[in-house]
Amino acid sequence: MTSAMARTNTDHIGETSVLELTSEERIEIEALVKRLTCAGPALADDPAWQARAREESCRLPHRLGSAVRAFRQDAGPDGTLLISNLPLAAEPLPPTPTVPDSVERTATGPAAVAVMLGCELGAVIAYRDEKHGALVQNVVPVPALAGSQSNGGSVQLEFHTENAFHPHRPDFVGLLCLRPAHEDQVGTQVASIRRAFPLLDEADRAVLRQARFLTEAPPSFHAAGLSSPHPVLDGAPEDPDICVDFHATRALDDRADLALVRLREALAAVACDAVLRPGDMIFVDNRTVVHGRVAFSPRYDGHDRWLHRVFVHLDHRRSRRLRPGNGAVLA
Ligand SMILES: O=C(O)CCC(=O)C(=O)O
Ligand SMILES: [Fe+2]
Repeated sequence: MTSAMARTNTDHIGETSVLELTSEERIEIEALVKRLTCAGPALADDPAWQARAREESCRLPHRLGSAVRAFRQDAGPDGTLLISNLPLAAEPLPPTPTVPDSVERTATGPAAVAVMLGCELGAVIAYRDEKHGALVQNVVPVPALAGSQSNGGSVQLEFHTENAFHPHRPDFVGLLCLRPAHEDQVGTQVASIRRAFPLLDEADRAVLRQARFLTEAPPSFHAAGLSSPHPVLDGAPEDPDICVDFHATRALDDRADLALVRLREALAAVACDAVLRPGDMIFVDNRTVVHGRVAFSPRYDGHDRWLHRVFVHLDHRRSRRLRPGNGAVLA
C-alpha cells in the first residue's frame, strides 16, 4: 500500500485506504476487460452488457474484492478508497472531449474498468436528467462551463455531497483517471465529516441536525429540483451522515447559516487532495464525505484532464419506483 493522498493539513495524516494493484493483478483485470470490450454489443448502457460486466466483476482479483468489501462495510474515517495501477486501454487514448454533458457510451477498456469496479461495490446507476442518463460519464473541462460550479468547470469546485438535493443520491461516487491535467497537480478534494465532527461545537451540531436547509439541483441536472427542508447532519448523533452542497445549499435562517459557515471551516481544516494519476480510481462515500476540486487551467487542446465517473447505490430496490423497466437509470 502506498499513499497518493496528500493532506492539506499535515496534522491530520489519515488512514486513507489505498490499494496498489500488482502487475499480476493488473494482467488479471486486463483479461476481464478484453472479454467485455470484445463482446458485442459493447455498449455501456445496454442492460445485457451491464449484466456481463457484473458477471466479470466476480472474477476481479481477490485482494481487490476484499478491499472493496471492507470499504462497503465501513468506509473508514476518511471515507475513500483509492485503487491504483488499473489497466487502461491498450490503444492510444482519443483526445479529451470538450463538449458539455459528455459521456462514454461505448464499452471501452476504461468504461469496463469503471463499471466492473462499481458493480463490485453495489448497483451502478445514473439519473435520466443528468448527462443523458449515461452510466459512464466524462469529467472534462468544457470551455462554455469554465466558470461554472459543475464538473465541466475549471474554477474551484465547492465541497458538495453528490446530488445532495436528490432523495436517492448516490451512496458512492467513483472517479477513474484516464488522463492527468497539464499542471499534473489537479486534486479532487475530499473532506470527511468523521474527521470534521470533533471540530464542531455542540450548539452548531444541534442546528445542523435540524431541517433548516434547502438544496437546489446542480447545474448538470437539466430538470429543476429543490429539496424539501432537510438537516445537514443526520443519523447517529456521534457519527452522522452529511448532506450539503456549499454552492447549492442555503440556510433558512441566520443561525443555521452560521452553523453552515462553521461546518465549511471544519471540513476545510481536515480536507485532503487526491491527485489522481492515469489508472487510479477513487471511490468516495457520499454519505460521510464531501468532495470538490481545486481550480486549474485547461487548454482545450485534447490533452486536458479526463476522468470517468460512475455512481453506486447499495440498495437498488429502494429506488425501484423511479427506475422504469427495472433499469439502471432513475427518472
Ligand atoms: O473533477 C473532480 O475531481 C471532481 C468533480 C466532481 O465533483 C464530480 O464529477 O462529481
Ligand atoms: Fe461531484
